[in-house]
Amino acid sequence: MLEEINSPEDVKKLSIEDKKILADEIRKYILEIVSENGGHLASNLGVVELTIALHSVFNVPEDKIVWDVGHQSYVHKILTGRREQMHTLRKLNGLAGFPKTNESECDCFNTGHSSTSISAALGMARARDIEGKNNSVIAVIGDGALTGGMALEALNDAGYSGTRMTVILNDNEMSISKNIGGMNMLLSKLRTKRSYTKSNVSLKNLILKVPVVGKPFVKVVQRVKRSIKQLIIPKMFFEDIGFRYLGPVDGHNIEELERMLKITKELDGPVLLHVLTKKGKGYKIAEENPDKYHATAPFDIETGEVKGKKKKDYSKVFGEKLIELAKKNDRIVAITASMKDGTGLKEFQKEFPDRFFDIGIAEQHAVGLAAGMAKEGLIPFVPIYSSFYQRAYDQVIHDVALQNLPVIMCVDRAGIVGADGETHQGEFDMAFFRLVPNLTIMAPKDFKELEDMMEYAVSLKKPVVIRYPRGGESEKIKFDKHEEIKTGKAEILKEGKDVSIIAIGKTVARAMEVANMLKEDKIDAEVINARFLKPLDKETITKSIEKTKFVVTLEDGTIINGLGTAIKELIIDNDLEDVKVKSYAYPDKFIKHGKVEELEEIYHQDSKSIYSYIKENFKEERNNNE
Ligand SMILES: Cc1ncc(C[n+]2csc(CCOP(=O)(O)OP(=O)(O)O)c2C)c(N)n1
Repeated sequence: MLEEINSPEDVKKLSIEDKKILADEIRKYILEIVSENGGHLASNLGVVELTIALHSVFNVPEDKIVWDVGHQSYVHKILTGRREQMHTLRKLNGLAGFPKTNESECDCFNTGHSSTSISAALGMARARDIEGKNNSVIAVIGDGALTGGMALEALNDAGYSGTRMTVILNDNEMSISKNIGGMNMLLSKLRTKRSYTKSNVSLKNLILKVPVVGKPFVKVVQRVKRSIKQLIIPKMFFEDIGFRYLGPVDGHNIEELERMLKITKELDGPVLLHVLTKKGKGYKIAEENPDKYHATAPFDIETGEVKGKKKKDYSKVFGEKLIELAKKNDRIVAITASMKDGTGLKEFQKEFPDRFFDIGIAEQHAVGLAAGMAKEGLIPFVPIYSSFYQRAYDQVIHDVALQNLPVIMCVDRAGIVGADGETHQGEFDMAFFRLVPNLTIMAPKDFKELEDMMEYAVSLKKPVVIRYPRGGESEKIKFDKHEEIKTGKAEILKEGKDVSIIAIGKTVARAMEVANMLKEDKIDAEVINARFLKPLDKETITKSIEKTKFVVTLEDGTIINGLGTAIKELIIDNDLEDVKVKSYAYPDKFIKHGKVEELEEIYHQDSKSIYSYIKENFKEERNNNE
C-alpha cells in the first residue's frame, strides 16, 4: 500500500481498514530507515495514526500543520511526496530530520527547538484572518514541549484572542524521559477522563434497558453526570483560558481521530484536542524504552542494539566528574531542562536525588532558577546544549552575569553537531557569551581538561561558561601535558618560530595534528591552547605573534565574535605590525545537516585544508622576507 502513497490525496482515498494497513507499513518503513540512518524513532512511531488522520481531514499546503520540535515529522514527510527520498534522511544533501520549508511546500514552518508551534500557528491564523482567507491552522505539540515557556505564553495569547486554530496536544506522558511538572499533573488528571466517560456510556446503556423508567431516568443521570464532570474533570484549565477542550482521544484509533479532527475544523475560536499516544508504538523494544529510542544511532532491528561500540563522550565525563565534585561539596546542585540523559546527569540524579532538578523543556527557567540558587549560596551546574542555550540568553545576562552569580553554565554539544542540522548546530554560543560582561569562558582540549575546568569553576565563585563538543576527545592526538588552570592563562603545547596556531576546545587537537604535518615541510609551528576565550591570555598570545608574525586561529563555531575576532582585536589594539592572520571558523551562515567530518571538509575546517593554507602562505611569507 505504501508504494502507492505519493501525496495526501492518495491517503484520503483509502478506507479506514486500508489506512490501518498503511499505518503498519509506515511503521516498518520508519524502523528500516532509522535503524540505518539513526534519528528520532519513538516519537515518530507514536504519531503514525495521528498523521494519517491529519492528512485525511486537512489539505496541505493550504491548511497549515506546524510540528512542534519537528522531530516527529517523518510520517508527514512520507505522506507528502518524500517517501522515496527517506533513505537520504539526515544525510548530507538528503532530507532533513526536521520540517524544512525549502524541502516541501507541505512543511509550512521550520522547527527543531521545542515549544514554538503554538506561537507560529497563531501567527499564521492571525495572518489568515487579516488576509480574509479560510484555511485551517494546526499546531501539533507534545506534552513535553508544552512545559516550555514559549508554548505557555502562546496558549495565553491564543486562548484570549479567540482566533480560530487547533492545538493538538500529543500526550504520550514522555518528554525524552518521563515528563514532569505541574502541566503533567494536570494532563494526568485529564487522561483519567477517558475511562470515566466510558463507564458512563455503559451506565446509560444499562439504564435504557430498564422498561418505562429507562428514558426519563437517563436524562436525570446525564444532568447529574454533567455537574459531576465539572467537579472531577479538570478540563477547565484550558477552557478557562479560552480554549475549547476536546478529548482525550485514542491517538491510535484513526476513525476516532478523524471524527474529532472534523469537529475541530467546524469550531470557531481556539480548540485544544487532547490525543493520547504511546511513544515507540508497534516496536516493542522502543515501547519499553521510549527514552533510549527517542533519538538513536543506527541499530539492529532484531535486538535493538546500537551498531558500533559506544565510546566515552564529554557528557559522560561531565556527569562523572560532577558526582565526584558533589561528594566533596554539598552546595553543588545540577539542573537539567529535560535532558538528563543527553547531558550525562542520569547517575547524578540517582546519587543525589535531592540536589537534582529536571525542570522541563524550559532553558530560560533553568538559568533563572540557577541564579536564585546561587544567590542563596548554592553552586548550580547547568548543562544545556549549545543551541538550546540560545533560549536563555537574557537570563544569562540579566539574572546571572549582571549580579556576578556563581552559576556554572556547561555548554554541551558546542560546535558542529552533524545530522540534526541547522537548528541544532552549536555555532553561536561563543559569540553570544563573549559579549556578556563578568563571564569567564573556557573550552577544554580533552576530557582531563574538562575535569580540571570544572574544579576550577567551583573555586572561582563567579559565573563560568565551559563549552565542550558532542562525542569524545580526539583519537589521533593524545595530550599528556595538562597545566594547572589559572585565570586567563593559555598553555603553550609546542614551541615554534614560524607560525602561531592558536586554538580552543576541540580544535586544539587539530592544531597539533597540523603542526605535526608541517614538520615534514620544515615549518616550525607554535601551538597554543587558548583555554580561555575570556579573559584572553593576551601576554602569551602577543609574545607568540611578535615572534612568528603569522597567526592561524582555530575554533568550532561562527567566524563572528569568537577566538579569531578576539585575536584580531588584540593585534589591532596593540599595534602589532606586519602580522598575517587567518581565522578558521564557520562562515556567517546556518550550517546544514551532514556528518561532522563532511561539514568540516566542505567548510575547509579540516586539518588538510589548514595545513595546505599554512604551507602555501608560509612560503609566501618567507619569500617576502628574503
Ligand atoms: C528548546 C529545546 N530544548 C530541548 C530540546 C531537545 N528535545 C527534543 S525532543 C524533546 C522532548 C519532546 O517531548 P514531547 O514534546 O513530549 O514530544 P515526544 O518526543 O514525546 O513526542 C526534547 C527535550 C529541543 N528540541 N528544543
